[in-house]
Amino acid sequence: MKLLIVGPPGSGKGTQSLRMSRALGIPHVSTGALLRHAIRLGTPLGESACECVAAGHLVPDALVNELVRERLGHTTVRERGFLLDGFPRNRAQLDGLLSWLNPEALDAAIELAVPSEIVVQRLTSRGRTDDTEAGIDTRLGAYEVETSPMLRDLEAAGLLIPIAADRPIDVVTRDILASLAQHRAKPPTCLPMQRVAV
Ligand code: B4P
Repeated sequence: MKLLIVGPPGSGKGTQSLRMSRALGIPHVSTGALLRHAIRLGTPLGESACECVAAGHLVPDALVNELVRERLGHTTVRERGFLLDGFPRNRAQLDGLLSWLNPEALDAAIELAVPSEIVVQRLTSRGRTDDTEAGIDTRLGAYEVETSPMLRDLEAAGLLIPIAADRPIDVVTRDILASLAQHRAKPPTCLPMQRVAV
């Protein structure tokens, strides 16, 4: 299965991805986690991404696209599919993904919807180094400007499954798994071909 999970910062993408990955037996690929790991190790990618992540800006598309492309080539991902957490985050990243994959290959995109005030409450109590007040504002702005328009493409392609994620964690997980099973029972759809880079 090839799935995407999208949502504003603090919507629970990481939290729900771990549960879905276990329930569905597919590898979890989180761009946020890969970037934080690269930053901790001090790799060239980590050094380039560090300032953007700390400030809440999106890391440049070319860096993130390369990171995901490399990961999608791993044997377990090629054999078992993937749950992409936090990618794509804009149209350039979606175009990148569709240029490496057959567009029919994507099964669904889970959209976690949470009001901004709840996101702010959750992130300020989590306390990760990028969870500053200014950083959260910047990330919410980037979501509105860059990610929301991309969601319309996924919706038009019949791939988007909206989930109300301002409910208890177990309730959200159950809703995702049930909605996904329903979605997969429907006839397949595909993204508009003009999004496929050749
Ligand atoms: P991410 O790692 O994707 O982090 P996030 O959006 O802040 O959090 P997430 O939605 O996963 O929330 P979580 O489950 O942890 O991105 C971090 C940064 O990396 C970005 O700002 C950007 O700089 C960079 N980046 C990543 N991908 C990129 C890309 N594709 N392009 C460019 N840059 C990229 O949940 C948050 C908290 O809420 C937790 O404490 C959790 O316990 C709690 N919670 C979750 N669900 C809950 C629920 N239902 N009820 C109550 N609490 C809940």
